[in-house]
Amino acid sequence: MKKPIYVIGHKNADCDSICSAISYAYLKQQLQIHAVAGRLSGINSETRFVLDKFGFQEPELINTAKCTLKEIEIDEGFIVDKSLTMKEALDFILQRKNKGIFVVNDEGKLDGIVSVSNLTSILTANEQELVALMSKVTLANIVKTLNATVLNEAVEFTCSGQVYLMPSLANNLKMLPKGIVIVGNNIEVQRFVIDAKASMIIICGENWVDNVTLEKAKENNVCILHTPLSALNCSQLIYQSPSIEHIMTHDVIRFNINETTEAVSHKMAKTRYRTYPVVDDEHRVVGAISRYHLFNYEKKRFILVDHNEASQSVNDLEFGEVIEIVDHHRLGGIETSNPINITSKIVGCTCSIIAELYLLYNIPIPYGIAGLMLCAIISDTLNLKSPTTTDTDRKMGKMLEGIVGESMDEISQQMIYNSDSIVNKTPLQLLYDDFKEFRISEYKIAIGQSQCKSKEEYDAIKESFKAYLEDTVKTNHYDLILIMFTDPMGSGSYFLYTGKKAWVIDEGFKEFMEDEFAHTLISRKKQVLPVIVELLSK
Ligand SMILES: [Mn+2]
Repeated sequence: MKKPIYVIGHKNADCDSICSAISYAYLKQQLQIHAVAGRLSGINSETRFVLDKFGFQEPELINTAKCTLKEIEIDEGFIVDKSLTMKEALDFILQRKNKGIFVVNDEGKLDGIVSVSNLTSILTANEQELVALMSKVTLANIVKTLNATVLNEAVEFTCSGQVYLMPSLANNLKMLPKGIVIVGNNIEVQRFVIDAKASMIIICGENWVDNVTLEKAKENNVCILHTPLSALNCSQLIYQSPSIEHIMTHDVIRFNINETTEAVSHKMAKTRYRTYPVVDDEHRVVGAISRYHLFNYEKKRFILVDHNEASQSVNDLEFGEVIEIVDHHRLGGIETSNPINITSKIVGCTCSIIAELYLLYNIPIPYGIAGLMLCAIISDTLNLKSPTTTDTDRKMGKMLEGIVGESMDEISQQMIYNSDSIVNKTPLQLLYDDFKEFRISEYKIAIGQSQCKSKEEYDAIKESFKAYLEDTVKTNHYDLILIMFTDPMGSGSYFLYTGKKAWVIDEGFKEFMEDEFAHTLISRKKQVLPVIVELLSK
């Protein structure tokens, strides 16, 4: 199945980012595009209220644009039990044109790997190695490999590992005991071998053994097999009877299904096997990977909504592919390898653009989606009071109100009532409530925004939070952090800020300031950021 396209808002998502992701993914789905809404972080209480009110789950959390092995196509991992004979393993590999098979233990965990080279090692093995290997062989495995019939089964079969082909009567008797002896239908030779106390006689071709010989074999506990194979064929195949446990490689480089393709490429570059097992956290084999898979996988694709700057977007964005942007912010310099669609408009809310796109494509807007988009407009434009508000926002707001059947004023009151008081938030939550980072010239600055319903609330958090901001500036090397605590009714914002470039705020907004409250300043994007950009670029 083709991977979905993720529709994502910015980090530290506000209501618009989450609602835009969900409603734009829905629009794409109606246009037969496999899109899925994603989020990059937790969601704030206002957004939680909105999702609950209109019956939506929070979108899928996306931590990185890199792909894990789980997200790319890999091969099936062929797993076998270690009791398999070498012949069975070789047939298995050749039939599937496979490079290697993975051997698992009784619990299904990876025990080792068997490759063609493991299996063909017997071709170059010396006598001593072959004897050592054959001394571990079982009767059942020989029977299976030679397609043999047991004419006399010995009690507790064991052997020395020596294999003899068609010995003559002149053979030294000392060599035969405990050996496996391949013979023809010559009764004299058969009996001679039994007398010599071999472990096994394998009669090839025509089955000819008389009762006297069988009785003799029983008395001497010598196993007698008959195989339809020729003596020559038999002597070749018998070395493929031992179990693969005796020739498998135990020390295997394995990859976890949750590792990224980057990490795996890096490790693979240092080794040169053809195929590697992929395991889950319990070391159970879930697939097989080779270099081919790492050169040919499809990157994760993203549609960015409500942002367009890499610093605000998903981690490792350079490893993914941005295919579209729908936004209402300044352009912050994302580079793409292919042409992309960008819908960027000067409006108060991304959802106003998305609502227009529903009209453009003539896709009916369901009640829940209309609710999400309406709430996003209320949130981003402070119920149409923000100076960023445009006619488009007002028009789309009106249309969505009609579908939802509740007024913006009513919903706005509910949203304010249900958003957390800043007093109840930890400094970390407060900082990242709606936090955006910007690169302006060589400066790294950040502007956060939170709703603050009263001066009492602001006074309650001011001292401790200012200290927290000062720490953050130092540890994260910001030149300036400004947090705007904005009145949800739209009268202005308390400005709390610190950093080497704090003078920019002092100078840029002095005519609005009264007792740390910036009258009428409620839009980061339209009223605050441009002033900072201008002063820092001088
Ligand atoms: Mn927005």
